[in-house]
Amino acid sequence: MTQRTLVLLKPDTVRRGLVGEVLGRFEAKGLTLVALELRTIDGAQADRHYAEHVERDFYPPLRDFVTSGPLVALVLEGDEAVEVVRAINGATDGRKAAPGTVRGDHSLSNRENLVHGSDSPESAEREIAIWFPGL
Ligand code: RTP
Ligand code: MG
Repeated sequence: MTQRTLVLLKPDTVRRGLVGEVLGRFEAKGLTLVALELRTIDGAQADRHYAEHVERDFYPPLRDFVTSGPLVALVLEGDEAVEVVRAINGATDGRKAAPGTVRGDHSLSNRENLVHGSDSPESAEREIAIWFPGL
């Protein structure tokens, strides 16, 4: 089924000059770019995006990280886009992510793991409304 999903190329991707490398994987897969913007977010936007994590121990450093510099927010569309993007991204912890995935190839961290992808169609709808209201 055709779905949309919200993807973030987190500040480490921009800092390390990996935007083209990561975005190219989604394009090569056949996903359609629906929206894209370079943006530096504040803590309030981070809290909205990570509402499910704000009470967790790992959240304060995660909040500092995602607000540390520009990131690229995008919406991708395609058949089973939510699951397809998460497979391309790989496991959360870059040290454990399989080679061939974005995180497995380029991250050695459980926090600075380059990408975000919505974890369900419902999350995607919520997150797209936060990042691209009106889309
Ligand atoms: P994402 O939401 O970014 O696509 O990643 P995910 O679903 O694979 O991971 P999730 O559990 O939703 O965690 C969100 C982000 O928080 C950071 N994190 N740090 N124990 C830790 O230090 C820890 N655990 C998670 C990562 O940046 C993760 O992507
Ligand atoms: Mg998540």
